[in-house]
Amino acid sequence: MAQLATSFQEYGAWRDSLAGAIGQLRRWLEQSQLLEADAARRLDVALDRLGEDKLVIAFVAEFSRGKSELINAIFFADYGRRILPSSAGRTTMCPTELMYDESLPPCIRALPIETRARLGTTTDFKKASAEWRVFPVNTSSPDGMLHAFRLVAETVRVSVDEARMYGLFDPDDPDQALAIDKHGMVEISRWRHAVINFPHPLLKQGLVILDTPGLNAIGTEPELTLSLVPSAHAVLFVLAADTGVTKSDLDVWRHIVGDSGNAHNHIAVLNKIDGLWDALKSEEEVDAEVQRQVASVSRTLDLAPERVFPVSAQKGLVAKVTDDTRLLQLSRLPALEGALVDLLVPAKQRIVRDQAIAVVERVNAEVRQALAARERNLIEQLYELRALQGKNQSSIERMLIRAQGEQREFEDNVRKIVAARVVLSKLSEQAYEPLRLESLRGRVLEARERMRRSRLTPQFLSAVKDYFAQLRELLRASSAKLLEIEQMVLGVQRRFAEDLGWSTPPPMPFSLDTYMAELERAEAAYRNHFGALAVLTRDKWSLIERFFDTVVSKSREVFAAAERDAEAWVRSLLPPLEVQVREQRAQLKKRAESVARIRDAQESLDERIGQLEEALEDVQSKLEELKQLGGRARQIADREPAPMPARAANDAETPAYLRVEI
Ligand SMILES: Nc1nc2c(ncn2[C@@H]2O[C@H](COP(=O)(O)OP(=O)(O)OP(=O)(O)O)[C@@H](O)[C@H]2O)c(=O)[nH]1
Ligand SMILES: [Mg+2]
Repeated sequence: MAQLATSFQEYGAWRDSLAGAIGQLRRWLEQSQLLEADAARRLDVALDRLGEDKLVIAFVAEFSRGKSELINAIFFADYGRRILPSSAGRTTMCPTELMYDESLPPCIRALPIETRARLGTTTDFKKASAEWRVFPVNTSSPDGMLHAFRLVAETVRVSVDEARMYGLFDPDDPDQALAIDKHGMVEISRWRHAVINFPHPLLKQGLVILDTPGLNAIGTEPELTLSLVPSAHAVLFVLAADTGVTKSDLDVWRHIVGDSGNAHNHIAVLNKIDGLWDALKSEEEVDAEVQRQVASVSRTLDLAPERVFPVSAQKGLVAKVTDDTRLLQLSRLPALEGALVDLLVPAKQRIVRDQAIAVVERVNAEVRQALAARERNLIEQLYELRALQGKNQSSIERMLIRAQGEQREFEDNVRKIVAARVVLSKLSEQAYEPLRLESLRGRVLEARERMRRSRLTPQFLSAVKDYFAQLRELLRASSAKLLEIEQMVLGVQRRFAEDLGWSTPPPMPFSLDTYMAELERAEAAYRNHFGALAVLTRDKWSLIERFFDTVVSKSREVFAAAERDAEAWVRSLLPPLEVQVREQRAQLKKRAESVARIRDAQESLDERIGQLEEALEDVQSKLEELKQLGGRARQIADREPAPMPARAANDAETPAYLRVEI
């Protein structure tokens, strides 16, 4: 873990210093009265995102391949024992998230399995804290932790009917029929989902580990397929060298991992290679056998051989606990840990960096434009006033008339921008409408009703198919309106450029494509699970209905996020222009007033010129400070994640606004 720990800590330090630089920019803008409400909101969102940044690693496999053992070996060997229960046969019974949320004490929150009989996915239930049972965890004692973590392996015996009600028993599955005991009962997990909250150093850095139960009953927890696994930053698919790739391994790979859409973050782990160790064989022979298995896994999964890591989780754990370097090498765990670092950190850093820098640069550009407009105005005024020096009263009078004329004329532009705002708010309402939860609700009710009324499988299946088609249509309708909005804003900007020579940063690129892709992924997962089936039993129908619940919950999430992002984008469109208009209007007013004062001899020309020169200097130094603050944020963002040299920025020569506050 040393390598992982260092790398995560460095990443955490990098993220904190980036947040520090953005916070500094925000404070400076506020103190300098240059922070518009919308820009403040965008910077706050960027800062929140950095604060909540998480790195998720999901472990997925058939049961007993060694997922939990691998987690113990990679992350928890320091406790000197197994922390997560790992044993032969089915052990982990419910999806388990390990994370740290400092607002909560160390605890395990567990969602009872009975909630499966009700409408709503785990994500829905996450919002209802009353449904969860909370168990404290004593982190100071490894025994106490071990005891607490046994919860994820707890089971209960229920009647077949009850198991069917939870969608956990399929009478058509011959394997499941074998599991019925002589009292007609079956064993199921006691919990539906568990979240373990404890202050492990890596979890504190924002790491989230997702351990899953072996899933040979495909589709029992569709949320894993649709949400939890696809959103992980790395997915470790675990196989065992003693079993090779079995049919059920392949099912899991196709259905859980395959649906997650992006293969670039997948790693296959060929565990239990210690089973191939053989005192009667030479090291080379054993190595050749391992390589053969790696090549075979790579072929079967269609994954590059560099992505397949042969390890022994168990020996790796023992080696770490007993401090046996030779055994650790043999377990090959360090190579897998190195790959995790390479896979996780740089890719994640790139995304975080790009998002943060996009916001900073945008806000910077907008403020720069406003300051540049102010600078331009001041220079013009200075030029005019200097030209008046030594001139008579009538020249001053003429100038006043001109200044007042320009001030009046400018009101046209004010009206234009007010009109643009009115049009924008009308168009944006039309763009949000299809994304609103009410629109979605209508489609959901319709699909549920059609499913309920269906008598034949094709009718039933087409209800789901049409649901997806309608959702795509809603996204398309909204996209078309957003495009119209973009054209409208570009038109207004063009007009201001032609009439006044103003340049305004064009709207940020925006599209709903990523949301469309998420819906398509959900649809592909649905097709993958059920599409090929022509005639379905009632039990399968209820499985699909359960799957549909997850689809609904997912679409709600997608639509809410799409609406939120569309709104944020629309909100950012006009302010850059509005700020400039406001600025220009204020300057023109000031100019006319000051010429009037000069005419009335309330103020001397020299005095006014002096004031303007001072204001110009102030604007120019603000432009310079802004450039430096923006440059600093970018410099930190581009830095390799390494700990910041302490207090480096606090030298005496460093300007105050660049000093890091400690
Ligand atoms: N020989 C050997 N056994 C291992 C290794 N890793 C795990 N095992 C054993 O395999 C069995 C299953 O391990 P678990 O960690 O419970 O597997 P899992 O994938 O979490 O299984 P479920 O929780 O049931 O889904 C246990 O008895 C482990 O001791 C390994 O590297 N070598
Ligand atoms: Mg397990």
